[in-house]
Amino acid sequence: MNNTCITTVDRINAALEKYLPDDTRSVIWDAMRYSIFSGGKRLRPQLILAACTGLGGNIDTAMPFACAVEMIHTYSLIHDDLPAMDNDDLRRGKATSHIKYGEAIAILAGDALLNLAYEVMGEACEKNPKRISALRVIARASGAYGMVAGQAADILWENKTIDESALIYIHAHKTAALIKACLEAGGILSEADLRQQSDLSEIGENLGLAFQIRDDLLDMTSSTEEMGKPALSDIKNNKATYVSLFGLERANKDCNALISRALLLIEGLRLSNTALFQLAESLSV
Ligand code: GRG
Repeated sequence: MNNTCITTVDRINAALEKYLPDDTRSVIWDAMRYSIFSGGKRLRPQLILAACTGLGGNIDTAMPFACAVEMIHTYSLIHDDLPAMDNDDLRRGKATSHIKYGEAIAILAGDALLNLAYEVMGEACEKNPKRISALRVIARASGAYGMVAGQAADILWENKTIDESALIYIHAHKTAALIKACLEAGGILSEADLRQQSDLSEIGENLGLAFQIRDDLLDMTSSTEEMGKPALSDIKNNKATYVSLFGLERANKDCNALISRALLLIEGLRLSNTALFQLAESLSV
């Protein structure tokens, strides 16, 4: 008997292999694979799958959207690391895309991942047009209403004295929007009712904001080796963070309060498995 335990992350990686096969057609595909398979935690795809399957949906229905979100997330990391943005040379413990391939190829690899994400979701929607709402939610959260707006605000506020509302705007858009969209897309793909959708949105918002506070905390308290990316990068880039604005103690407290609220809502959903609860719990500090 084969006792190998196939985890959800293994299944996500296998599906990503299908969309980005190792037949190295060109340097662009090589660069796309380099970043996609560089050891990310796969948090966002796991959230889509957990929300969808917990509400009775099929994992195979959600998988293309889970992979697409990881492609969008990876493109955003490649571009975020570029000299024009954070100018980082280490990501996921490896040289960043522009260090390995040069700036032009890194930009194009990010562009190509973004486009592949929409091709993959489009193909899934051709099979069942009801899924188009999941695509729309992800698209809105990734672009100028969400992550791109947050990234722009983050850059524009560099070297300035930021206030609480601007910081929350940046966190809600740059980081939380895509995480929230994962929960919402999982709900849509499981054909959740309106009440469940509203709870999923609130869970996503809470987890997304908690995730960014946790990232700010890790940037201050963990080593480069532990994180696989440069420590104290926010200080280097003169970026205000939740920790610089409110201090370590309040950052810890607020992060855990957001997670507790999410956990309460998850319990209320009476999901058929514990995946979402466990993922949310794993984000506490
Ligand atoms: C370039 C449009 C554009 C957006 C960039 C994602 C992002 C927006 C910036 C990254 C900067 C940053 C550190 C944001 C904090 C939250 C975050 C996205 C952390 C990285 O996500 P993880 O920890 O990464 O899930 P892995 O490597 O595990 O996938």
